[in-house]
Amino acid sequence: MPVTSIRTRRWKPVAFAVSAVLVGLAAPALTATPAAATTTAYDATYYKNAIGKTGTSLKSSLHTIITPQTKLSYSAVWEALKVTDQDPNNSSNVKLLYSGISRSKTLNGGNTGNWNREHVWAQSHGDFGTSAGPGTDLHHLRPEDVQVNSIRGNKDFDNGGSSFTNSGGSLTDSNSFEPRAAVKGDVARMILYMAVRYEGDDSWPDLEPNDAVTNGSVPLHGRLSVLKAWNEADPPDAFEERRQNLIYSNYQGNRNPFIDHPEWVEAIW
Ligand SMILES: [Ca+2]
Ligand SMILES: [Ca+2]
Ligand SMILES: [Ca+2]
Repeated sequence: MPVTSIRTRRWKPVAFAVSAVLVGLAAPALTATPAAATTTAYDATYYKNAIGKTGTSLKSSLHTIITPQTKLSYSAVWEALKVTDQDPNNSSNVKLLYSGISRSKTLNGGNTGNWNREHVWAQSHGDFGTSAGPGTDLHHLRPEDVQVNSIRGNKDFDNGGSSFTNSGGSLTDSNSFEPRAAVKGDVARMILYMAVRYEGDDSWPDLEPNDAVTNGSVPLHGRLSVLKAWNEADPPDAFEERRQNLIYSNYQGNRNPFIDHPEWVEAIW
């Protein structure tokens, strides 16, 4: 009797171990989701206090993590964008966000044919201006053709609309703007970074996403349901990750959590 008892005890852990391995092998197929859970080199360090959390707890933890940052002047943003948004195929040029055009770095300015500093979270949604803060935060600033920037204006993001000059596949209608497919996810992750970074506990408004396209000057940006779909349709690529790493290492010292963990969008919203 005692011998049998010991043998049973010995075998139980082995059986559990085999079972765990089988479950581990089967899991990816069973839990296939659009934005699969990812692991990054920063999980054990930068994101240590956020790992394992969801919902408001995750958002709050990420806010604490990404808030410490070096703030740039608006004039310093020109030079930074020449580095972060360099065309991978031509080091003399920047790649324009919505139009996809490759344009000389030296053509920055405010005239027709120039590129300027597009605030993806429209500046007027919270009226934060261009002093060091959300108005100069590289995580949502991108080079864009002056006229395309003007066409986007302060519109919320949504699907639908018509093409326009230099649209590059982006569309617009009377109340919203749809970026070209290759940057839809970038736009979503930039907007949601802003929502987590700016929570109204400093001198800036609490920026939040909502599902409207008529936000005007309130510190809200839409449409959340569409941004969530775009995050899944256009996962981070090498350009977006390079940009993130340059902002982290060379300029601001903080990261956009949704580029490292796209699945955190669904975990929070
Ligand atoms: Ca619309
Ligand atoms: Ca993209
Ligand atoms: Ca917020």
